[in-house]
Amino acid sequence: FEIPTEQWAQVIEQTGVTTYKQIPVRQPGPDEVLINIKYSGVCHTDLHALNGDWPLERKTPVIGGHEGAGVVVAKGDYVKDIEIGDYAGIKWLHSSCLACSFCIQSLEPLCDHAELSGYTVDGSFQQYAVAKAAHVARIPKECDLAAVAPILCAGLTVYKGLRVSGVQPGGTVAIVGAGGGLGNLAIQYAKAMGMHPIAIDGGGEKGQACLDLGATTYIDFMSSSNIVTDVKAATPEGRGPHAVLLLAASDRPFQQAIQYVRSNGTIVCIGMPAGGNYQVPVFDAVVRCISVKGSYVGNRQDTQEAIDFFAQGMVKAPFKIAELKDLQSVFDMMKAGEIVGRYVLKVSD
Ligand code: 8ID
Ligand code: ZN
Ligand code: ZN
Repeated sequence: FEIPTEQWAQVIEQTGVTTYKQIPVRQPGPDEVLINIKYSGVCHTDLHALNGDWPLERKTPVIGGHEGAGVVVAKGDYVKDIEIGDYAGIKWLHSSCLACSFCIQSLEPLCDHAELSGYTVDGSFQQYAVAKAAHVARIPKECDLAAVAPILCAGLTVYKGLRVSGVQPGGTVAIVGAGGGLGNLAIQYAKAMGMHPIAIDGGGEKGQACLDLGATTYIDFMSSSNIVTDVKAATPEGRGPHAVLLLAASDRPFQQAIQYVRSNGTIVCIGMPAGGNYQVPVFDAVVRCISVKGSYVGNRQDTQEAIDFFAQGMVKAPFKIAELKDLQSVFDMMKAGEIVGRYVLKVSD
């Protein structure tokens, strides 16, 4: 097997435009691996990156993508625990310093020197991606690379979000944006973790998908006349869910979540809408003992646990496959809110 010198990639050269073109293949440094990307999921974060939605500087030009699953084809001299031919995954956290007080406590997403795949470094919308060996996901050989790709961001993020929600087995969690990429997987992880998921999203097709995945109830935000009443009615004693996972790329549902979350419950903010703002009524937060927290991807251990649930067959969400060259049309569908679950790009044969 010979590594080519040229490859196909999707490159953001200016905000809002991604260009399918040939570029050189890079060689890995001493602590890096070169991964032949077979499949890469398309996360809404890639769309935020394309559009420059966030107050966070992005490199330009940049190759997007951070749900890349593939095969290791080259490695640097320092890399001892990954072999050529192993399956490996590119996730949002490309690297961190591994030495600061956050990294030492395995809070590496909080590292000041974290590099982000598809944002501050080139990501997985290319056939050969360089990655830091310390941070690549280890993917067991029995995994289907197309199906495991969305676990590398969507799966990992919702698994971690459910963990920090504090919901116990038997508890109820409302999943806002349940019909999207993160949401479909959140339903499955919630079930696998013994929680009862209530799905909230818009439209009949997303509703059917959520119920098929095991949601106890589907509430359609586009047709419900009172989401707060509907969510509460779907919970024991009408007291509301123990936690809410906010996965929508919109901040509108936050105000409702504050009203329907169960007293002593937790709102976990994960979706990052452009310019999003949340208003917390202090009185409610105090007398109803409501916690509001953010959750940002996960660490390397969370990654392996999320993959482990998948490898054991405990989480399974449908996905559609498109060609790498068709990324723009996937973004167009995403912008229109038309995607049920995830699109995964076929990057290499
Ligand atoms: O680490 C993190 N915090 C992290 C990791 C990965 C992704 C955060 N994210 C962020 C993304 O950047 C994005 O802002 O999570 C958000 C969701 O990502 P996604 O699941 O990849 O997006 P999607 O597939 O487009 O799904 C979003 C769903 O939200 C629904 C849409 O209909 C769609 O199905 N939605 C919207 I927009 N408004 C809604 C509302 N008012 C809503 N659902 C219910 N109520
Ligand atoms: Zn993502
Ligand atoms: Zn650090």
